[in-house]
Amino acid sequence: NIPKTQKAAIVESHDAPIHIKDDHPVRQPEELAPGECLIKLDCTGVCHTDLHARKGDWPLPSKLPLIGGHEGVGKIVAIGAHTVSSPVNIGDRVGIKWLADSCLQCEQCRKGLEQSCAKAKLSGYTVDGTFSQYVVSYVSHVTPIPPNLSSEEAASFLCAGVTVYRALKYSKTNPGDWVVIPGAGGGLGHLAVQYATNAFGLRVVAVDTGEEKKKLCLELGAEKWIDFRESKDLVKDIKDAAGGDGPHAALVSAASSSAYEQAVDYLRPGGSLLVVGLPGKAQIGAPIFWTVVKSINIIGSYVGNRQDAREALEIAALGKAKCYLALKPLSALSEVYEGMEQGTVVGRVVLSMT
Ligand code: 8ID
Ligand code: ZN
Repeated sequence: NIPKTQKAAIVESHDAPIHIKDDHPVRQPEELAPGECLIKLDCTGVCHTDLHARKGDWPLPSKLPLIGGHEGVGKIVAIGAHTVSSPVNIGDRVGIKWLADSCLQCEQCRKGLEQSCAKAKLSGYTVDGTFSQYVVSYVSHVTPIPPNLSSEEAASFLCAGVTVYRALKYSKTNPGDWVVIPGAGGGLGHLAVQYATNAFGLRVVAVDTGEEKKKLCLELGAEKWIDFRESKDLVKDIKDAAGGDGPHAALVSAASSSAYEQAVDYLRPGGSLLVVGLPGKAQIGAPIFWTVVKSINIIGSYVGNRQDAREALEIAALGKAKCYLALKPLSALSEVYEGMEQGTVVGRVVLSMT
């Protein structure tokens, strides 16, 4: 009993309003290629990346018309005929992440850097994503969801969670080190605060703006808070907050280039700048002299591979990271984007599809 049509939020062009359709076709089981699966979604998170896709402000073109969304959770209702050795079955509850599919054969895939596969398919960007009731995804890349997490709780770990988990995992920090998180009150940032404290044993300086984000970050385990709009000297404030010498790492999860500008100045020598937030066509603008003399590591970190996604979810299932979320209907998508643009979304918005 798979319906022929569904509700879906469609970006027809980068400046037209989002079109919520009731009669978008559902790909039927007999239309699935080998390796594809059809998933009936319970819910999906809204990531700032979806807003970049909606606006078309990245140097990488998206498909159009486009159904955005890449933090979906739902049940597999069909698998393409002639699929060989599927790791998942009909009835399994799985997640759809940004990396929908990759070739699994190239050097990047063999090394576990499948995010950078030249043939990668991106959910809600180069293939239709999860802002719909049904989505077609790929058996080799969907992520099994631990049974003790609800779909709503799990959704944002498929992008926000796995991304910050991986960035911290390769941050060259040790337990007890300080990490500063500009963007700490947003979707990625508030999960980064928790992974940093509860999984990696780091001490957190949270940087963002507004009372609500301050309260959330401190509740989630940040030791220090700095409001970037109120600080008169951000470099000094961040250094002071991190014991005087500055943090050992900066995980920049803000969607603004200004959040990167002073990182090399406030980082401790030997420190790591984790480049995560993706403002449009911006440059990092790090001073070469101090990058060299302070031996700064600049590390670009792009979502995570299949194993990172499982690890990020396992840690969430242990209760060590929880998504602070507001549940809304699909029809709220445009206003969610407006809030994100204005910086008023605290934590994450998750859209219910049921
Ligand atoms: O793989 C990746 N690297 C990856 C994965 C997923 C998302 C990268 N991203 C990118 C998104 O495309 C986006 O550019 O990370 C960025 C943040 O995504 P998000 O967490 O989903 O966005 P949000 O919920 O809007 O949170 C952003 C926060 O940044 C704060 C805002 O107040 C908000 O709370 N912020 C901004 I904008 N400028 C700031 C600044 N200068 C700042 N915080 C501190 N200093
Ligand atoms: Zn995302």
